[in-house]
Amino acid sequence: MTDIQDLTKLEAEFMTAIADAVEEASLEAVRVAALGKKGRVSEMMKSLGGMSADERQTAGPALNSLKNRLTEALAARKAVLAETALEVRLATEKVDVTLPVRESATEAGRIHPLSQVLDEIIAIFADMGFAYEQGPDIESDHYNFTALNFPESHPAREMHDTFYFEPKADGSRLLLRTHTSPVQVRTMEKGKPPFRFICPGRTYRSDSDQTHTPQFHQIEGLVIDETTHMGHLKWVLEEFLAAFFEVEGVELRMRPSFFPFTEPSMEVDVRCARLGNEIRIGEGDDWLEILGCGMVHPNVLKAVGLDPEIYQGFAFGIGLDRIAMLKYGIPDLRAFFESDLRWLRHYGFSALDVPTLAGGLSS
Ligand code: 2NL
Repeated sequence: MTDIQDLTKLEAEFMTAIADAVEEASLEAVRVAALGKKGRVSEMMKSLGGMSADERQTAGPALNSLKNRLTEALAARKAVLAETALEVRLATEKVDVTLPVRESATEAGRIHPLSQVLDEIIAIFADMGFAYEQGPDIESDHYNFTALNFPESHPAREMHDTFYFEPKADGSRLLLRTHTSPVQVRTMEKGKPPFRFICPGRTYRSDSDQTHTPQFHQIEGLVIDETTHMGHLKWVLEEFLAAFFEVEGVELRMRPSFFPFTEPSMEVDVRCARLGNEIRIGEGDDWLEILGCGMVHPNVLKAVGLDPEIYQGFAFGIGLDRIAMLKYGIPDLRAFFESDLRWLRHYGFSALDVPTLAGGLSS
């Protein structure tokens, strides 16, 4: 019944079908038609039982080897198809990294101007080798005042309109830090000179009007080494202000001032031009007060265990909110803290626009 010629013809038929299959599904259909439960080869194998012993002796091995060859051919073709499918995907599914970002991705949220300005400042100082230090918002009297050379019951303490917590059993009171200087004290205590770092962060004073909010932001910087002097201070400030305001250079004016933690102490003005509401930094005939600074007071060095006969250095403090307003023309300080999304959409920055000195601070 099954002669060898029939088998040869059948094999040729299936082999052609296997070679012609261009996708896994059609190859699978060929497999089912040949070797599936009701496939042609399977049906023929079932019929072996009804054959004479002689017939079975030739048909059995012939069918078996046909089955093996088909199985092998199916597997080989399957591997080729899988390989081709992968190659097609690799060739067509290219990721074009130069495509513009989808609108929905850029508008997912905005970076608050204060965060933007903070990132800009960190990038500028990092370039000059300054580390970035942080500390707690809730402080002790020691770190906020005493270690910074504020005498006990001195009017300088009232200058700061401090928010105090309820007194503890021993009479001491925790407080919300009035400046970021305690971070500098803590950083000096736990490390060894030379020091070169900035510490930006939230600060608190009981003060509220057009230009003051009870919570605001400061950034302070500190450099301590054996020969650090006021020339270094002036250079660092000039570099910082020119980079921050994205101008070629700035001219500074230093006026004597007073802070308990520096001696001498100075207010720094930067040359500017006022054109109506606009302020241009680095040109013109006007001056704009921009920050306070000085040489670290010997008593502050002593308070953190440094010998003022060996070590000296400078410190400065800048109001982050104010310079953010200046740089980006934001008229009202209080808007920073109101979380008005319309305001944030107008004054905020793209999350994808990360400030770097190489890539541009606010491109
Ligand atoms: C300002 C003035 C200033 C400092 C902050 C400082 C910190 C230590 C020692 C000495 Cl640990 N000084 N900080 C120095 C001078 C001025 O801030 O007007 N800030 C808004």
